[in-house]
Amino acid sequence: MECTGAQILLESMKREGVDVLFGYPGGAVIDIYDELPRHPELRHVLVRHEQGAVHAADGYARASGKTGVCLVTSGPGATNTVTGIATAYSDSIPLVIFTGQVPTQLIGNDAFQEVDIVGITRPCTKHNFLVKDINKLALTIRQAFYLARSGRPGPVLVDLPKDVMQKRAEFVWPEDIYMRSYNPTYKPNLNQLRRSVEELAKAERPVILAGGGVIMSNAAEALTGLARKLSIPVTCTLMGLGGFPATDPLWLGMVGMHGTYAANLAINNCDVLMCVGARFDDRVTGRLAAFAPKARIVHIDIDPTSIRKNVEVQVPVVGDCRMALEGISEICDAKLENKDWAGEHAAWLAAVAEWKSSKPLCYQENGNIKPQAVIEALYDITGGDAIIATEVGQHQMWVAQFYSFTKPRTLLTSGGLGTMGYGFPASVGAQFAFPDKTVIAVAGDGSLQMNIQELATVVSNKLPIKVVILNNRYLGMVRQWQELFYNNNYSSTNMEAQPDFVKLAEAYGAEGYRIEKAEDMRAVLEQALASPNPAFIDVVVEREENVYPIVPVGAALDEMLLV
Ligand SMILES: Cc1ncc(C[n+]2csc(CCOP(=O)(O)OP(=O)(O)O)c2C)c(N)n1
Ligand SMILES: [Mg+2]
Repeated sequence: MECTGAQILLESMKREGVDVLFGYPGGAVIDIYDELPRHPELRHVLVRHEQGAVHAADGYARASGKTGVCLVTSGPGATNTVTGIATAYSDSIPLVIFTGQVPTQLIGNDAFQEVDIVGITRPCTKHNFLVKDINKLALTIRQAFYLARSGRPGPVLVDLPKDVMQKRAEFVWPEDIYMRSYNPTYKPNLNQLRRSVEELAKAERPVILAGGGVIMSNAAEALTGLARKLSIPVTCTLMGLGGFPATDPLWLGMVGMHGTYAANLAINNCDVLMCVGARFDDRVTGRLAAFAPKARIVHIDIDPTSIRKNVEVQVPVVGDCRMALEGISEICDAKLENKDWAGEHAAWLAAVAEWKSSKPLCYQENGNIKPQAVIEALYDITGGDAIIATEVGQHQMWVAQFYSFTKPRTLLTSGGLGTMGYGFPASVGAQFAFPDKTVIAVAGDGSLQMNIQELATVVSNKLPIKVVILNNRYLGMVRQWQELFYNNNYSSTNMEAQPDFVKLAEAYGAEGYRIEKAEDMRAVLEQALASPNPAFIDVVVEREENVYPIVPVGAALDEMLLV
């Protein structure tokens, strides 16, 4: 069957199971857009900015576990995707980004809307392709999807010259996929699993540290089962939240710069640390030389380059987190059936319980609306059964601390890159993945304004997304750092000149609510969340509240500042 390049592209997407793509048209992709209505199985969502398209695809991927897809034009359309691509790359999110390109004979000519997007995105994609030959189009798309979702997932960009979309060729779908020199290891080495069990069995003060890899590999259940069986306390990185139920007695809270007292002390005092799908980022470790000083470390990761990158480990395990955890669990069942794990860890668990109860997360009530109390109310009202997307800043950390995540894929947040403007468009992708779920974007007044135009996407698609703005009229996290660690000259973080978010919501055709009094907070939140319509809920919170605990840059985890 002879098809145009545009037809081959869209047919290939269907073979890959794509049901929704987020995009924005332009000259270089007109052939694709003109063909798109003939493929009703592919739902196209018109965003209002290409950055929004990538974050929406990313939110769709994080919430669903599937690969997110977007389609944009050449030149500025392509460059507008870069922040979204780098965001997904930092957090290992599977995306395929299709960019239009000028016709092949014009490449290198400084043609209208020409940029070298393959060059620009080389360092922030898992891989990228420029398709010059229509006969390689289907294979390239197959490889792009395979690369995006396999091994350590990541964004893959496919650049599509306009003439390649117009040419005709036979459509041949490559069923089998094989890429020389790309063979991710899923099944962990049995010896390494046995060594891991030996370390755990000898441990008197073990801790499990779980990261985003647990979410990505659908290992939450395996992790929870193993931790309970072995009576080992668990902490998570920001990316790992939801990988272990925050309601479990073994839960320590989040680790790191804004981690709990209990989690950070447990890391500091443990004798065996089993790290699962986390990469020892500086926000997690604090001063590297002082990280987990008493521990022997087991590190499970699908990406061999992330092992021993930052910290020395005694037992490296390369493989899929879920398979590794299940393997460890099986060895424990076979070899250590009668071991009294809970009894042997009793003293350690008592020490941990004492840290938890002596210095829990807290904040001082004073009659104003405390941002932490808003997050607690959201948890209470939703019963934890919602998808929460966040922007970046103090509000993000309060979500991480005060919303007790119990299920994987319920927190969508930019961990690695820390991208303001991520959360609201990410919530759009999540709502497309789960039309019936409650999706809430918790935003800062600064971050929301970075992709606020996506409210048009939300309203035009009748998505019932609720945006809860923790409005402190500051770039709060920067203000906090200037207050605590610099010279207090934070006038440039003042965001008092801001739009009326209620009127703005209404101007777009959404609902707007404002909460100014602590006594109204709960009732108005309930009312707004019960609405079937999209809404901004502008919550006027305590202006100069700080996030605690905080581990200053360069300090060890046990040198945190408390409230
Ligand atoms: C795109 C981008 N620009 C700048 C920053 C640096 N930054 C981190 S947090 C923050 C303040 C965010 O303010 P807001 O969204 O109001 O959240 P708050 O901290 O007040 O809760 C800034 C400017 C960033 N993370 N991302
Ligand atoms: Mg703010």
